[in-house]
This record gives sequence, structure tokens and C-alpha cells, in this order.
Amino acid sequence: MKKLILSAAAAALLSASLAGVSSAAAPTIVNGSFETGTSPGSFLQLSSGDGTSIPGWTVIAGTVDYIGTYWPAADGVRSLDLNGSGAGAVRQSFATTVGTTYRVTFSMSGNPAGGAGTKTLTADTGGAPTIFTYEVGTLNPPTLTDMKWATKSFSFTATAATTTLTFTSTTIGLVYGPALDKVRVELATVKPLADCKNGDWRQLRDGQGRLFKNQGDCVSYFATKFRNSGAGAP
Ligand SMILES: [Ca+2]
Repeated sequence: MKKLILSAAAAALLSASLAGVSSAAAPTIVNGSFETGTSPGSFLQLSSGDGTSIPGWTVIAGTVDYIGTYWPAADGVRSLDLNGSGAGAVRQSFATTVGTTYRVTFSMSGNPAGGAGTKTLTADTGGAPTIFTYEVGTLNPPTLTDMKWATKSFSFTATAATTTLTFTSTTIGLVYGPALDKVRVELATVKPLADCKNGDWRQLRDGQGRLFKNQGDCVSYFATKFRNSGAGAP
């Protein structure tokens, strides 16, 4: 019996190590779907500095529209247009474990009321922002009854005990901005080989937080269960 318990523990350790993640807990993000807050009715414009209308989130630049019945949310009944009377930004801080890699996933669409156009936003966790694009096309575009939400994601490795996640509209000069909903932050349960191959090797890191030089090094690192280092600079 004792032997059985030991091997179960060893198996758990091994599986944690193979997943490429530490035993860090998943971060707690508050109100990631924007469901809690001041009732927006159809929609409610919020200005920079507003840290109370949507608990967990602070508007840090420009204005955003807190969307209620104006269009269907990706999740629940509320979402955001990151452009209110112009481009805006929101952020939230949460606890993270230094060196642990997390994946941020969210739903994105574009306000269809202004017709065709490219809606862009950036997401960042303090480092270089990642650009996301949603094309409101002329063929089969999103509408105010079907927003055709798309799932987007990116990964980051925490460098501090608190990480601030910011979404910034880069759709300048328009009141019809990128739409945002269903923000989740999870431990990056790495599917390394698949991720290496689909281009994510540029974002993956080895156990010491170093980026890979190329896709081959990334594949080699995970295929050899971390024996081939293959990683470049931190
Ligand atoms: Ca929602």
C-alpha cells in the first residue's frame, strides 16, 4: 500500500512537470464576463477613471460603452465596446506566480453599427502588447442580433506577484469599436508539441523562462521531455 501511495505521488509530480507548469494556482480574475455592475440598459458610456461601474475593472483611458441589450453578449448578457465616444481601455490586476505561464482567452467582435471596417485592440500584461484584429466585412458581417464572436488568446509568463491585464482599443477616431467579452485567465496547460508546430513557439518558453530560437528547438525541447534545452536568450 505504501508503495502504491508513493508511486501515485511520483506520477503526480511527473505529470505536473510534463505539463510544463508549476503547482501555482490559477489566477482569480473578477467579473471576467462583465456580468456584474451598474445596469447598462441598452448601453452605458463609462469614462476614464471609473473603477466602480464594472467591479474588478477600471476604465483607464478614453471612454468605453458597457453593453447590455444593444447586442447579444458572447457569454451572459453584458459585454463591452472598447470605443465609447472614442478609443478606450480597461484593466484588471490579479495575483500571479513569478515564472508561471498563463493563457488569457477572450471573445472579440466588432461593433457592426458603423458598417464595414477593421476593429483592433491590444492586450498586454505590462510587456509588449499583442495586437488583435476583428474584420467587420461586407460578406456575412456581425450584426446587432448576431455578433459572430471570435475566440482569441495569448500567453504570458508572470514577472511579478501581481499582473495587470489591459485591453486597449486601437480603433482610433470611431465610436464603433472592438467588442470584448468572456475574459479568462488560466494556467497555460501547454500542449507543447501542437503549440510549437502551430506557430506558438514564438511565445512558449522553456523551464527557465527563455524563448525558443525556432520551431525545431521548441519541438525538440518538449519531445525530449526537456532534455534538449534549445532555448535562446531570456
Ligand atoms: Ca458577458
